[in-house]
Amino acid sequence: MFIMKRRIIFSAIIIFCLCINNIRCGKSYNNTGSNPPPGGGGVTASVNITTGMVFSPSSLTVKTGTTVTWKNNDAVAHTATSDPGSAFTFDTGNISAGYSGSVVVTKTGTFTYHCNYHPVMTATLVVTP
Ligand SMILES: [Cu+2]
Repeated sequence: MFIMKRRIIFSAIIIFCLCINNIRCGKSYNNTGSNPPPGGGGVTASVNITTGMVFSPSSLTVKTGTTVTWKNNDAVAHTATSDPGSAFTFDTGNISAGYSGSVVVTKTGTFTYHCNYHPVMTATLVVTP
């Protein structure tokens, strides 16, 4: 019982910190509901950011015009940002824990991307015509 209580208090502190982080950054996206970004033609795909700082799947193939949404299911903030020199540049901006960020892909090709905060986080977006 005592351990349970401690866990609840600990969770509350974590949630509080995440809220503070959201307010400070002011750039977090919340497109999880009925507010998808325009221009995607209704075609959507998603990448999960799982605990342990992993993009899943590590390679996603979509058609051009698709709205790709990164869902941050991890406990810390991330971004999905095209690698330097990419022929298609994109950046979700800060995605706080529990939030999502979206990008409409407008160019075909194979694009590697990363998280701005954790350079070890890398994945690939393949866009077909
Ligand atoms: Cu990250």
